[in-house]
Amino acid sequence: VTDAPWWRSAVVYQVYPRSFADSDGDGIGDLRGVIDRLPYLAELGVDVLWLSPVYPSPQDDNGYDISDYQGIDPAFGTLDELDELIAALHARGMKLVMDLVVNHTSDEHPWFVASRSSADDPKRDWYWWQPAREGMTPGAPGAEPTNWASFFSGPAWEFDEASGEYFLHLFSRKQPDLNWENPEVRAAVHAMMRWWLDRGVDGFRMDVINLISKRTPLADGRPGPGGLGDGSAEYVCGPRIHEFLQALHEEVFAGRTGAFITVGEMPGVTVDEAVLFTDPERREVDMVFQFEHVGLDQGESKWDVRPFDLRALKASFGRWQAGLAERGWNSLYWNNHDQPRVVSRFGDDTRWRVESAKLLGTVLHLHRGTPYVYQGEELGMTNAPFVRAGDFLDIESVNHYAAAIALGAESESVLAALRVMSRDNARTPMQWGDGHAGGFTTGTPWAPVNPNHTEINAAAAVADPDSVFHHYRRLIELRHIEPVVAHGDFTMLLPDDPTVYAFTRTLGPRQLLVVANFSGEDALAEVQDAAAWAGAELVLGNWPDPDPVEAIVLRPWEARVYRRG
Ligand code: ISL
Repeated sequence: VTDAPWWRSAVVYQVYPRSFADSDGDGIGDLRGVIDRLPYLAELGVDVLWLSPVYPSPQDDNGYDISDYQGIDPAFGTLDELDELIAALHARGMKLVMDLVVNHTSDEHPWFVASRSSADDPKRDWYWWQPAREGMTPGAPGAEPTNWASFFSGPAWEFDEASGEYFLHLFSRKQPDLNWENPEVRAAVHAMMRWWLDRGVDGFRMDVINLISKRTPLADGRPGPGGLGDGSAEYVCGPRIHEFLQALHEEVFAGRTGAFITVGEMPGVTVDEAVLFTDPERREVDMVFQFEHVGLDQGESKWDVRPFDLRALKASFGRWQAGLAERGWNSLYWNNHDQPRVVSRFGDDTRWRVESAKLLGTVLHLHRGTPYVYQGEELGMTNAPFVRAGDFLDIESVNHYAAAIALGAESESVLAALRVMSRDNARTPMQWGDGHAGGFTTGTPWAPVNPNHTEINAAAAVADPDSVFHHYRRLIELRHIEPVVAHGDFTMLLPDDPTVYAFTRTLGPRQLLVVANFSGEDALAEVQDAAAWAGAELVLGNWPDPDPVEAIVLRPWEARVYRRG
């Protein structure tokens, strides 16, 4: 325990800067807004701030399309302000994690501008350029080099008239994929990362980092709707991914002293792969974001919305906890800027909003792994009341709506899925107060503020000792002071119970028992050796005056944490 890495007992807070706090009234959040709100984050008690991209960007995908890796977009501020943020965080004993988006750049990045300029430009090979499919007219429908669909609808290839070739973009056509096969690309990324570490940042959250190694030659994927295919088998955890990450670690971190943290965002990663990525001896990344639990209420695509089944969630988390018990490490998250709000998704965002938000926080934070809190989650912020197609702003939602309608889908059914799953739900402005624009801006916010800010806001939550905010604060504090939270073993209980989530954590004689009722009805937690817990101390709960531990009758959305030993 004493020589365990520091980030095992840390909690990370994600700021999506565009929607966090606007200091200058232009309706877009900015770095000054983040600096001004550090006392709030310090009160919550988080250790690390992960900042979604603030680099210069055409903002086609809200900054995940970067046109300069070593600057700050004027909409967010200046490099001086970023330095000021680093200093202010360090002065409080907190750390800064930057978002590293290097599977792709913006099409307006000078590297791509050069690459596109001619087929014999020295940077041509920095991206994936390919001729039309054999025997087909370049630019004709279906002539793309492979059948891959983009994550943001339509083909993953864009035809370039000037050179008669296509470039690859797994995301939007303004996000061309870098060719990591080219050693110059790898060296340029390493140099850029060193430049940020030299500036004082403490680590990186690596965007879709398990997609950087493509299997060559690029080949068609399994055929899917609209004549497009699923190319994921060709690029998810591709053949050179471990080699690339080991080299990156060696070139960027080796020989540096400092307390760093790296997390790889990895759609489609399996438990077995995650063990390899996070085994400290392999020197790749400290932890990964996996996607299994956020796919449980989705079918073939994220727009195919399925009912949420608690048993499936427990089975999934249980497998990840067991798989990373000996080697490697978990990241724990419900929310980020890509996911609908968890209280609307797995909780009850009406009658039991406060209770269920606290329950969800409790269950997540007491697993083994490093928890991530996404801005507003600590307030129990909910999904937004979007109605019409025009209410959706995110490129993924906008493109999906257009593509689905073009394929003959009925508008109302497409909208029903968007309301539940759209990333816009996570991106409405942070609710600071009950006044104009929820205190996010003095101007007109770039995205609508949820009308429930009159009730759900930081000012009210900080003032109320029973709020979701203070419950999160206590969870974070518990991790800091109670070693079993960070270091204990995990044992899942009652895997087949449809409403009760129960588990223990064990470190030597010290044990925690967590029981949580994922329903609006009373539920009996039939923990086998309940008697053995008689006299255990209740360290945290979300209902007043619970029963003695021998008969655990949980009230609606009740969660309890007992400690003994
Ligand atoms: O949001 C998703 C669900 O469809 C994912 O496909 C998402 O695009 C994927 O998790 C990758 O996310 C990351 O890279 C994207 C960016 O749009 C996301 O915001 C980012 O988190 C491309 O850079």
